[in-house]
Order: sequence, then C-alpha cells, then structure tokens
Amino acid sequence: METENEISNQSFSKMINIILFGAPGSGKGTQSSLIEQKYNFHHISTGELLREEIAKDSEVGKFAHGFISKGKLVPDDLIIQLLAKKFDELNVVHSNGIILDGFPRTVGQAEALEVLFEERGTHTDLLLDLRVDEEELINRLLLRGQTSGRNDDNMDIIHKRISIYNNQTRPVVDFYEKLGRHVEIDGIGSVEEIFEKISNAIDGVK
Ligand code: B4P
Repeated sequence: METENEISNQSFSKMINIILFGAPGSGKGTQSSLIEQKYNFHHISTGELLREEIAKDSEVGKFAHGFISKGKLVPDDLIIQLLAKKFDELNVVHSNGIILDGFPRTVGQAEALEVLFEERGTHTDLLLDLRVDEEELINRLLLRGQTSGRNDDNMDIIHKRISIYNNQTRPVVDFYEKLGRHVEIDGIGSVEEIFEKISNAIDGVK
C-alpha cells in the first residue's frame, strides 16, 4: 500500500491540468488543497491571488477590491495577466500539473486559458464540475462569513455572486463539454466522500 508521502511525491509521464469548477461555496478551495497534497500539482486560486493583491494594497488590489466587494467578477484582462505571471513564476511546464480553482469564470477566460496552455505545449485535461444546490451554497458561505473576515460573504453579495455564476460562469461548462472534457461531481456529502469521487476522475486521465 502507498504511504501518504509516496502519494504526494508521485510524478506523471505528462502534465495534467484540472479545472475545479463550481458556484461560490461549492468547495473548490477545500477540494483543491486536498488535490494539491495528493497529486503534487500546483494549486492556483485566482480568488487567493486577488486577495493577496488587496492585502498588499497594490494598484491591482485597489482596482480589484471595487469589484470583489460588490460580488462582481474582475475584468478578464486583469485576471488573465495575473494568471500568466503566476504560470511563469511557478515554471509550470516543469510540473506534474496544475489545479485551477476559480478560473476560468467566463468563456473569454476559458479561451484565453487554452491559448496560455497551448503556448506551453499543454491543455486542460478535465473540468470537474462540483454541483451543490443554492440553499446549501448560501448556508456554507454564511457560515464561512462568521470567521473568514471576507466582506463578500454576506447575504446580499452572496446572492449577487450566485446570480453572476449562473449567468456568466456556467456557460464555461458548455465550452469544455464540447471538447469532451467535462465531468460532473456531486458536491453534497462529506469532504472525504467528494474527494474520493474527484480522485477517481483524475486517476482516469493519468
Ligand atoms: P473565490 O476565492 O474563488 O471564492 P469562492 O468561489 O467564494 O469559494 P470556494 O468555492 O472556493 O469555496 P470553499 O472551498 O471555500 O472567489 C472570490 C471572488 O474573487 C469572486 O467572487 C470574484 O469577485 C473574484 N474572482 C476570483 N476569480 C476570478 C476570475 N477568474 N475572474 C473574475 N473574478 C474572479 O467552501 C466554502 C465553504 O464551505 C467553506 O467554509 C468550507 O469549509 C465549506 N465546505 C466545503 N466543502 C464542504 C462540504 N462538503 N460540506 C460542508 N461544507 C463544506
């Protein structure tokens, strides 16, 4: 049987790139951390990248804060530039793969992502679509809001974020479905149960 250490040090013959997709509060951040540990992929969360810029009070952070605090998506150009910079910093071409958490959130971002990947001789292998009903999303985010210190985890903004997800982000699924790279995952259940389903899907593309 593999020990935990052996699992985290495994390397693959090719780079594997996974998009962890889902509504706000669907568990993208939670599951991405587990995937990162098990498969030794780089975990890139665009939400985290933006919150780091806000914490630094950089020009990008000040600009992004105006959108995030209202529950809006930041403009595509800005987020694509941040991601390209991160790819280069991490030298991703020499890694096992990437787990993208919270990106792409528009079809324009999906198209730009595939160009970034193509320039690096790779592509998205799988979009894992975490499905959670709206009532559960709201409960989770309100609960998170009690400790997260995030000013976008309140009822008004949560409704706004879910509506933007349904209108602007959900079409990304069609983009990857047409490429035959979309897998739906039931996101209700324990964190461990959901992670097992995700692991099975990733093991299927190795
Ligand atoms: P994100 O940081 O991506 O945040 P999120 O979608 O709200 O949360 P996530 O799905 O990761 O939930 P988590 O695991 O924490 O985005 C924040 C903002 O940044 C966006 O609204 C947008 O403004 C901006 N942004 C980010 N990327 C962008 C992009 N590409 N383009 C434009 N703008 C962008 O889980 C939530 C809670 O549920 C946690 O408290 C967790 O403990 C709990 N939970 C998880 N799994 C559970 C389970 N199985 N059962 C019960 N509870 C569970």
